[in-house]
Amino acid sequence: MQDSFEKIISEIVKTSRDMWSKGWAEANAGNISLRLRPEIAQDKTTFQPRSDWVALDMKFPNLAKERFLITGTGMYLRNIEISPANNVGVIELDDSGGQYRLLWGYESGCDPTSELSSHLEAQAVRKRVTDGTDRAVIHTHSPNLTALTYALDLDTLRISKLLWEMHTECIIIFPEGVEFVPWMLPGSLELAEATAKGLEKRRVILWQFHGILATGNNLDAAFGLIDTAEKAAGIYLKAASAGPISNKLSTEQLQALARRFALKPDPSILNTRI
Ligand code: 2HA
Ligand code: ZN
Repeated sequence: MQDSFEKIISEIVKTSRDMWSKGWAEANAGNISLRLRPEIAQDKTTFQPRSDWVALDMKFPNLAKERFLITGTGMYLRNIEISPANNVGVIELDDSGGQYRLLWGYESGCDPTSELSSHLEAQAVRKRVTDGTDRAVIHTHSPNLTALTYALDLDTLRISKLLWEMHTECIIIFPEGVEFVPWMLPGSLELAEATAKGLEKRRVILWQFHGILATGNNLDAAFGLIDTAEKAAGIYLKAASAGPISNKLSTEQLQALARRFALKPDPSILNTRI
């Protein structure tokens, strides 16, 4: 099907409905951004300046003139399907990447997500490291992954190895692992910067006591990363609640998966013992 703004809207409707249905998006939890392709972003009938320029916390030179579909602050993901234009907006960045203005949506009067800094920093890094392929960022409050950050002492190597060991699919879906970021204030520049640093190498970032952020070339790809990591975290919790975990994928089995699927898993994760 030809890409169109209507199709993009139907994708964000489905993604946000699925996030709600999976129990990842209580109240106004979670936010989504998508960097629009030029053929969609340049539609002058749909997109017209609807606000003054607003200064961003920092400049994003490699996002200059880019246009993003992005959820609104305080809005409930479960309501996007009722009214996309009330809950989601399209913003564009100026020539310097230091200001944004509204082009469509936010008809409820809201602003972009409170995690705008994390989304734009994530978009900027992933655009650079993927040569423009990555366009989607999803943040959400996935309960199993979040529960693990309370139950266990984690770091990047430990959470990555644990998820690989608890579900055969994980090393295939994220051979680079999952980056762990200790608790920081939601919406803060500090959290955005720690997240962006992790995204230089990885596509999934676990925020301690909060949730998860993932990137991909489209919403399905980012959603699939979260879904897989969240499922493995759930399998761990189920297995642990049934008694001490006596079996898990061995390093040799993980290496066999890497050979079978021609993966290059992060060796420091493979060599980690938990
Ligand atoms: O949108 O999830 O992290 C609300 C949040 C903040
Ligand atoms: Zn959040």
